[in-house]
Amino acid sequence: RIGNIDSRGALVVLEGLDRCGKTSQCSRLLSYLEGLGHSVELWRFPDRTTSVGQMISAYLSNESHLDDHTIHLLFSANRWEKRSMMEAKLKAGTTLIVDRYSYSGVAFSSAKGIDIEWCKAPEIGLLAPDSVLYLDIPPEKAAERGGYGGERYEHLEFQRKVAQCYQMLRDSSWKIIDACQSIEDVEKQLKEIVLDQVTACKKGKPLSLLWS
Ligand code: FDM
Repeated sequence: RIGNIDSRGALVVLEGLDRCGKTSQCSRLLSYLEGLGHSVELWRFPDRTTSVGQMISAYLSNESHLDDHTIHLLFSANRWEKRSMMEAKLKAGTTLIVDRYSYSGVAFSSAKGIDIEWCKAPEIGLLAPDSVLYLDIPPEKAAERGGYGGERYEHLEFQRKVAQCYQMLRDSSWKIIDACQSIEDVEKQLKEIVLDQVTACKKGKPLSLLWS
């Protein structure tokens, strides 16, 4: 494909509780857009491949213990270390489908009782998503799906608090998708929204920064 200077990729973020179906929907979106001939990549946060990411991974698997503020800043640093690459990809016309982003950062840390504004502060200046797709599922339903691994946050009590924090973060620009529907129904809705965003970004919708 020949790149067009004016067209950029879309930054699409999927958010939701553990077991909401985010990760499989991200792969479906990737295949869908690839099938249409778009340049697209699947990203996820935390990105466990970097050295910061390895510290996060050790924390999540309870191999290390860190102060709540410290781990919060590491999650944020993990996004900052990918920021310039993210901007370059988008400007080169590649759409990024991102499995969790700053909203997970704020929801999971504020669920521990940290002040929400404090949680948002280190995210200021990161690229703002063109679209935040929230896969909405009651924590009890998600827990019934089974498959919680042994990671630190994978407990119903904590997931309930995270759900409340996501509620506080939501704004009118978020697309709320009922994640209790069948995988196919969720997929259909997501595809429509994402294709619209990809088209808008191609036409020159400007990039913006968090929090906006
Ligand atoms: N998580 C994820 C955070 O607490 N802060 C963040 O900034 C991000 C991106 O890490 F429980 C939490 C959310 C989840 C855990 O995520 C690991 P995955 O999607 O299961 O890898």
